[in-house]
Amino acid sequence: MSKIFISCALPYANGPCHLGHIRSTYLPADIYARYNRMIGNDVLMVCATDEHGTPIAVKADKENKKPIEISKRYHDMIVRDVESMNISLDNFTRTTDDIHYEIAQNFFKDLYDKGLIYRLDIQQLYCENCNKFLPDRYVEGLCPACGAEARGDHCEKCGRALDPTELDEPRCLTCGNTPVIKDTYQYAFKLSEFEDELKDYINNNDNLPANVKNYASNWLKEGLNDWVLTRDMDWGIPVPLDEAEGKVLYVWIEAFLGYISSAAQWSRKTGIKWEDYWSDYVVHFIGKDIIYHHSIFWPGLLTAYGCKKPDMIYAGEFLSLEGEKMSTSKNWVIWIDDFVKDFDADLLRYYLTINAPLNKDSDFSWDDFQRRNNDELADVIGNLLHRTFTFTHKFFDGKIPEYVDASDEDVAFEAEIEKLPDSVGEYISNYEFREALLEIFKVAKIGNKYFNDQEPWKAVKENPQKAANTLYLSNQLAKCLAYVLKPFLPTKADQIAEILKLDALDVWDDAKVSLPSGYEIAKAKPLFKKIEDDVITNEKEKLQNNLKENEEDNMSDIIDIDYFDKVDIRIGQIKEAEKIEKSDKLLKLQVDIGDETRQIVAGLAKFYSPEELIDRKVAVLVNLKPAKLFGTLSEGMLLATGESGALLSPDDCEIGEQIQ
Ligand code: B3M
Ligand code: ZN
Repeated sequence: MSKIFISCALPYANGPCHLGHIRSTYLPADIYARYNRMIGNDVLMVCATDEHGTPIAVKADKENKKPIEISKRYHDMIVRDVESMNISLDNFTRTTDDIHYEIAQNFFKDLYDKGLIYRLDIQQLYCENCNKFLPDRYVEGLCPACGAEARGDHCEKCGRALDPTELDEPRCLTCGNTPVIKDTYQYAFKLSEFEDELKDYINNNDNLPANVKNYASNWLKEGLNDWVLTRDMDWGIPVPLDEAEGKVLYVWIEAFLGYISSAAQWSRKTGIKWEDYWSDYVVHFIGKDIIYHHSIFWPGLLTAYGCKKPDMIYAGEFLSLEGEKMSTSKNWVIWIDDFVKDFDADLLRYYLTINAPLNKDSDFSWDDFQRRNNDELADVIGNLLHRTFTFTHKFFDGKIPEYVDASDEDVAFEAEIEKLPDSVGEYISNYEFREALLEIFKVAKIGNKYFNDQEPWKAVKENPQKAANTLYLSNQLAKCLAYVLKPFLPTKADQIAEILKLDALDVWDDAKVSLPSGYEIAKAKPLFKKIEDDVITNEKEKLQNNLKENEEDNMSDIIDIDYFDKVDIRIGQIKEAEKIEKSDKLLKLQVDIGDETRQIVAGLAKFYSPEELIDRKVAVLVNLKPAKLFGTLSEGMLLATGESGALLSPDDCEIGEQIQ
């Protein structure tokens, strides 16, 4: 038995989970974890929400909230989403937890004391308008390598980790200003010292998958610079050095340590040492966009600390949606919470796994999702199970019949069933989850064909033993399917097990133990249903509507010229002004707008005395719907600035002139 340390990349706590999160990390990690537990390995699977850094700070700025309020909100949603997808994590924590602060600060101190982290005088981007340094995502610009729009820390297009000063045409995310370069100091990690060791780790390591090796070795060719590990920011884990006042750890160094702190928290709860798992076998499931960090920075840090590097880094490629790149900002996305309101989580688990291998890009389309569900899950797997269970009841009193005088077809089919657990297991062990599921599907198809060819509904009258053999073997396949489907479709597998009256499906090899003749099964229940066309049409419309609504939201600040043409602003002159009784804000004014005099109530009492206003020229919105304020009719509005109440004073204009 081995111990296996499994981690899923830490989601930023700045949004709930969507299909992409599930496809690239949680689902493959969960399939791998569930299978390994079933074959008797001792698994520790951990994750946490990544709560520091600019993604959360930027969101908090936008919403005028504290970062911790934002991260708590999304932490809770992420937990909900991960649970709803039945991801069997052993521990899920937060990088704002005390234990994480302690571990991250100790790690930094250790490397600092070893001389592997040093103070570095550097130049960084500074926004003179916002009066602050612009770390990471506080700045946007063009990637120096590929020219695409990039954030300060990372280019999504080419996957490279960036330093904001490298960006071409940088701009401050908050105010749009072009930042200046300013002297400051930070703390850097001597990553360059580990270049040879990392080259060896990547280039001479047959365990790592091709996409990880290719990316990493290309980057390594360019040589490694030291890595700046701190930032000037309020939100983050303080650098544990007295002289580093106001500096925090860069979110990436401590995010990696989230793997460790989540495991350490689990150890505190259970009394079991997480280190034993790490020393046996470590696998990180990540998205392709963070290969650089996991294949270079993290192994570098671990080597510096004196810790074993990961045995496996498994990187899921991108998932698009209806052929287009997924985008949360455009609302071109399917949120997990919405999905599970309409469909079983297992259907998504099936689709995302079978649709493409993890190391290839994949697309989610509603039509294809429906097709696979209807043609594969319902028509093949569901149909096979349902016919097996109902026929067992109809012709054999719900009991597994005798199996004797096997025909050639029986023997061939039996061999397929017997092979299935091992071949599926081998694929999963090799991280080939799609192939594993395809194998299951293939044998289910063989089972369906076998059932059709044997025609047990006819045979039961003409040759009852033939029908008995068919149902015997079909039930054996059903049982085998319950086990081998368990890592992929845990809920559906449990439902099959319930009909077959099996205990928990927790030992893989039990898939190979036959149900004895005479064993009684429970009543059949339909397990997989077809999805109707109108349901899919509805989902597609929802997606389009979300996109449109989002566009409208984004456009709502912008008006076209026709809209502006409707706004009638004219120059007027205040003729009379008096206080409105019981109101300390409002004044009642009579304003000459050229061809008539309007009564207007204005909130100016705090800024002007009535006398000051007499004869003043003002800009008046004249086609505003009349309203009563404190019982006084107001037919228009004076233009003034919001906070200081300063009236616009168009002294050079003629009364009655229209502003265009
Ligand atoms: N929080 C999420 C991402 O960039 C980032 C992962 C950290 S894993 C240590 O996808
Ligand atoms: Zn700025």
